[in-house]
Amino acid sequence: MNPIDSIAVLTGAGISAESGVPTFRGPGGLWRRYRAEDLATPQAFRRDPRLVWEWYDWRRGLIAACRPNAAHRVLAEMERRVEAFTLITQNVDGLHQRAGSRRVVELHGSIWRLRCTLECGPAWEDHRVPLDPLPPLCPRCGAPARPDVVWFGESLPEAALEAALVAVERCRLMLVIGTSALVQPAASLPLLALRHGARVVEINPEPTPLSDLVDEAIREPAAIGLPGWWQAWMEGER
Ligand code: BJW
Ligand code: ZN
Repeated sequence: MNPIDSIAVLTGAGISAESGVPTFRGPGGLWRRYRAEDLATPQAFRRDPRLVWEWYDWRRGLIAACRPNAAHRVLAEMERRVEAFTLITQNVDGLHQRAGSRRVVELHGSIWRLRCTLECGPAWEDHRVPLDPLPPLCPRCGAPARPDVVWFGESLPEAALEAALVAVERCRLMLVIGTSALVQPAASLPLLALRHGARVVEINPEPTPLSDLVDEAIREPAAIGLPGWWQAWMEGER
């Protein structure tokens, strides 16, 4: 196997920006209009589950109206072409899957899955837009359901984090696309790759805390920078 055929990718909200999905930080970001503490913590959900669900229901509608962009599509193609390839995402929007990616390591869960607040069984998919009632109820026990996403102060799903760590430690090349690299533990994955000797390439129109540490920072939007990088990489491979 060509050693460079071992690629790990970490994506964040910026990869879906050109699809029309709002990011969290930066101009137009969700945290400019809403306080994270009021909406994306277990405390907020306990205090006012309906308010939190209204926010998620609104975002589900917004995302449902968006389409994957060229960057999502390139990653789906990379999965088909590159021998050892792992796509790790912090996004909950499901756009990677809609672009054709089969194996996606979802570090922060999915906005399209719900789970029982009483944890009576596994999470389930629910793509209805809008949801009704709010909060939606667990089909097994009738308790309120919650979005199967990771809020601040909650642990990441163990299997996903483990899969991400293994892929990052093994990869020869890591692409970091559209993340502010502020939220832990995801933000540490590129540092781990560097420590293990991988080449790390960042694609982001803005500088991040990673920019000075990586081997290459491509300051372009993902839907331009990633197809450009992929084409050059394929030409180099031939
Ligand atoms: C473009 C673009 C274009 C724009 N193309 N790019 C260690 C140190 C300090 C704190 C902590 C720590 N360990 C844990 C913490 C606490 C906390 C944390 O990290 N806080 C920091 C903010 C300080 N972490 C946690 O609580 C995590 N849990 C955990 O660690 O458990 C163990 C533990 C518990 C308690 C104490 C200690 C340990 C859980 C984090 C869960 C994050 N959840 C959210 C919400 C998910 C559900 C939902 O969507 O509603 O996940 S918050 C939000 O941020 C979301 C994202 O996945 C995540 C990351 O954001 P992302 O993707 O980077 O987006 P943005 O908006 O920040 O950036 C967009 C970027 O795109 C920008 O750079 C733009 O320039 C760029 N861009 N257009 C390419 N066209
Ligand atoms: Zn239940």
